Parts: sequence; C-alpha cells; structure tokens
Amino acid sequence: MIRLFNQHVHRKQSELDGFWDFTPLETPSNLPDTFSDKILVPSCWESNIKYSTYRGYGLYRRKIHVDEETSLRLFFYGVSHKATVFFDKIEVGNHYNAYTGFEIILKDIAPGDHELMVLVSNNFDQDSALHLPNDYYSYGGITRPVSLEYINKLYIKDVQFTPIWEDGLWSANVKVSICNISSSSQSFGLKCLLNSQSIYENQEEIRSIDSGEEIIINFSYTAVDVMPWSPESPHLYFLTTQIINPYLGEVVDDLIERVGFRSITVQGNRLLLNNEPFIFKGFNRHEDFNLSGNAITVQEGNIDLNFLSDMGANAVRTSHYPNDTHFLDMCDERGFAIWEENHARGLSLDQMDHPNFRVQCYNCNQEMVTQHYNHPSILIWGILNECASDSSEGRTHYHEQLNQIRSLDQTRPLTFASHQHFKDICFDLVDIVSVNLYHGWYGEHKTVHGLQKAYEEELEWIQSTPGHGKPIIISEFGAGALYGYHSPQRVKWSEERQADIIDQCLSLYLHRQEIVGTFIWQLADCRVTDEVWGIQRPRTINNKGILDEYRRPKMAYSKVKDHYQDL
Ligand code: ADA
Repeated sequence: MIRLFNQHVHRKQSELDGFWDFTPLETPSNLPDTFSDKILVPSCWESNIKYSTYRGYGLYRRKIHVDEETSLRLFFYGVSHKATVFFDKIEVGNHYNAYTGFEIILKDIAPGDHELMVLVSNNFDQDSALHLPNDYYSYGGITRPVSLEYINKLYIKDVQFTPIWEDGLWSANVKVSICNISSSSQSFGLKCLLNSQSIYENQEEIRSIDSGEEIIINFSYTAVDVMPWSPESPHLYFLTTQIINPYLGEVVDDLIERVGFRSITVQGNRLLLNNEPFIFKGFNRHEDFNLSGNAITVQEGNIDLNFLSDMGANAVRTSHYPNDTHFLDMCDERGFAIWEENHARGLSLDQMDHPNFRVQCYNCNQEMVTQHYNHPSILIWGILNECASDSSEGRTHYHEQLNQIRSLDQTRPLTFASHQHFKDICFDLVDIVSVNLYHGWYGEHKTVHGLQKAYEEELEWIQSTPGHGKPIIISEFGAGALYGYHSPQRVKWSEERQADIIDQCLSLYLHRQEIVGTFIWQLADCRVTDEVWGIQRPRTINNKGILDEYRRPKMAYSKVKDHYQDL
C-alpha cells in the first residue's frame, strides 16, 4: 500500500513491493551480477536475523516491465539511509536521509524488461552529518514504499492546498506545479475538483509550457458548506487535479490529494485550532516496532494509534525525523495531531559544523514540508531537537532553518525542543517554546514539591527570555523501566518508579495554564546504536517507553490513561 487512498485514476501507478534480489557488499566499487539473497520491500534488512546488526552496503535489484514506450516516475518514500539508483546499469539518482522521499524521472523508456538497482548504505561514514551513532537506530534498506508511475510529456509534480479561515468562512489557496519533460512546448487545460465539485477549470485559457519548464498555477477557492478538520471530527476531502488535452478534451494526467479545512494559530500564550484553544496530550514516538525496525507496517502503526486512543492521547511528536506517509495518512483519518520535525537529535556545535550539516538539513526541511504539506494532522513543525541553541554559532543554524521552513509554509507555528536550560538563546525565533525536562529521572529523585519547584524555576527563566508570554510545550519528560522488573522499593528501572515519575509529572504539567502541550518520552521502547549508546542503555534499547518494544504496557500505562482521559 503506497497511501491510504488512491492518488491516480488516469496516471498508471504500481507499487514495487515484494521480494527484490539482495546482496551485502564489502565496497560499492563494482556492481555484481550475482545476488545471494532476497529481501522484502518495504522492510529493513535487520528484520532478517542474518543482517540484524549489519551496518554497511546492500545492493537491491528487480526487473521492471514496461508495456509501451513511456516516461517513468519512480518515487521512493524512504531508503535508509543513503541510496544510489541505477536503471539498466546507468546511475539515475541518489538521496541521503532515511526519512524523506525522492523522485526520479526516466524519459522515453522503450517497452520491454528493464533492470532497477538500488545501492543502499546505512554506514556512519564521514559524509553523514545526521545519521550518526545515537539514542535511536539507523536501520538499513528500502524501508518505505516505492511507487512506479507512467507519465506523459506533462505531469503534475505537486499540488499544495492551504486552508484559510476568515470571519467564519473557509477558503483555500491551491498551488499546482506542472512539469514539461518533452522536447517541445505543450499546451494544456487544467481542472480541479473538491470531492466531485469543480473548483477550477481553465480550458478556455489554454496555456503552453516550454520544454523542460516547470510552471506554477495558483488559484483561490471560497468553500461553501465544508466541515472543518479536527481531532474530534477529522473531516477530509479529495482534491483532484487534472491536466486536460485542450484539443481532445481527455485527461492526460491526474493527481489526487486528501486535504482538510483547519487553521492553527498562536494567540498570546494559547494555541488555537479552528479558533478554539487546543491542548496536545501527546507522546514522542520513534519509528521502531520490535522486529520490523523502522519499516513499520500500516497495521503496526495503527496498533500504536489504538494504544494512544485508549490512553486518551490526541497527539504524536515524530521524534526525531519526518514520519512515514502511511502513518500521517492514518493520523489525518483518525484525528491525531502531529508535531513533525526534521532529522536531528542532540547534535553538538562540532557536529553542526560538519561540512554536510547545512545541506542535509536544508534538503530534509524542503522535502519534509513540501511532501507532507497537505496533511491536516500536522499542526506544528519542529527542528533540531536538543542541538546547540545556546551558542551564537548554533543560533545561525536555527535562524536559517526556521526561516527556510517559514518560506515554505506560512501557516503552521514553529518550535524546537530545547534542553539548554537557563542558557538557550533562540526562543525569540519560534512561535512556541518547547523544553525537554527529565526532573525525577536524570539527577536526584524529586518529591512532588521538588518537581514543582524545579519546573517553576525553569518557567521563571523562560519568562525572562524572549520566550516570555509564548505558549509552552513540555516536549519530553519521562523515566526508564524494564518491562517486567518490579521493586517494592520502587528503585530506578522498576515499572513502579517509572509510574511514579509519570504520575507526578502529569499531575503538574497538565494543570498549568501556560502549558499547551505535553509529549511523554516515549510511547514504546526503541533500539539504539551499539556504538556510544550501547553501554548506557540496558539491552541497547531506550527503555523509557510506556510500552515495551513488543507493545506490552508497563505500569505507567494506567497512570497516563488516568490523566489524559480525565483532561
Ligand atoms: C533526550 C532526547 C531523546 C532521548 C531522551 C532520553 O531528551 O531528545 O531522544 O534520548 O533524551 O531518553 O534521555
């Protein structure tokens, strides 16, 4: 399944799922013709016990049959974490980062059988600034779906839908990007429908587009009788865009997006969803599901949402990278609010000075916002979790990246999760101040009074910074517990201690009027890298999940349920 809904009626699309030939490679210098194995796509190679700790190169191969001469669009939703793509032995594209997609256009492909190869690496090599040994695992493989599409001389590259709420009326701005991949200029008509109602038709204005050109067509639409999207009532609409042959009147290409009418704004220290105050009752969630690794299936993602719903949670922070489109589709459909963030976790100033850091962040931000723009569930964008926001050099990166995201999306509030307590110098750059607080876990044990005192000291400091008066989110808090470890003395790593800390934190944070959101760290235990983290994480797993990696609830589960359900 590529998306939870069909994106084309006219454009021919298929999913390149199933078993591909696979072989691990010592070095990528020469592409072999013999393949020792087969691996399922999408999946991570760690799901095969033979490769459960493999960090290196893997070569994938499969045949593609083309019925008639056509151009092809390949879209990889996620390859972890570096991909080089070959078509009939010729390199046709490459991409870095496991968590955003990339397209490859192949022009004028002859009918018959062709060979597609993908060289994948999950190495922590010297040109990787974001995939590093870390408190989560960088898996290997083609871990998200691959889409194969037949396209014509003109194809719809992207459609962005921006809902606007003004004086009780909904309207929308629609931005259509069309590419001409032929060698001559082409004329076309354009049509857009919302569900089955035509909202734009320019057949009388036949436009032309030069060879190799991409053009943007913007139009606005005043909606009548639409229902807004919210977690309580997640109304969705299909936005169909069609390129029409102006002489024959037939549809030559189409793209269907699924959209929602909702607005998200900051007013003083409140967050307003459709003009009503909104509170995030959330969890941080890594894309990690026991033996599936980060190649989480739709069913497994839905299992996580079932637990969230059962606990009374309404939000997920995609810690610490853009998430799989399936999961975002499900959040749109089931009504969960998303804080989506770019790919970074706890990078020092030295790591931010890596020669590839800026370009790899730039690309991740660009792909995250443009590819996920239409998901109504995404309410806020975040960047650079716990990076060097306490230094002037670090600030330049925060400033640059927040400006980049604002240039791509003027509608969603921006934030970042800080752990630079009493020394962060970037709160003026964001709409929402977010802090990660581990009182009671890191450092000495806290009584309830001690927890409140520590929080109030933090709040007093925030109010002394340019973050004064802005909404506050507690973006992380929690404690570790080994599933099944019980202690009458409630010592650390016992389920009892985790339940106590979660209970105390929620009792405090959920009843502070300046706090507009809480995100518990974390929904489920997740694997971490042996290097660096293996020694400080029992089982080489981050055990702060309220569920373990097999989704077995720990004692803290009922504490979360008591608090979130009652709010
Ligand atoms: C940090 C970090 C998380 C996780 C957490 C922990 O806040 O943002 O990714 O590492 O600490 O478990 O200590």
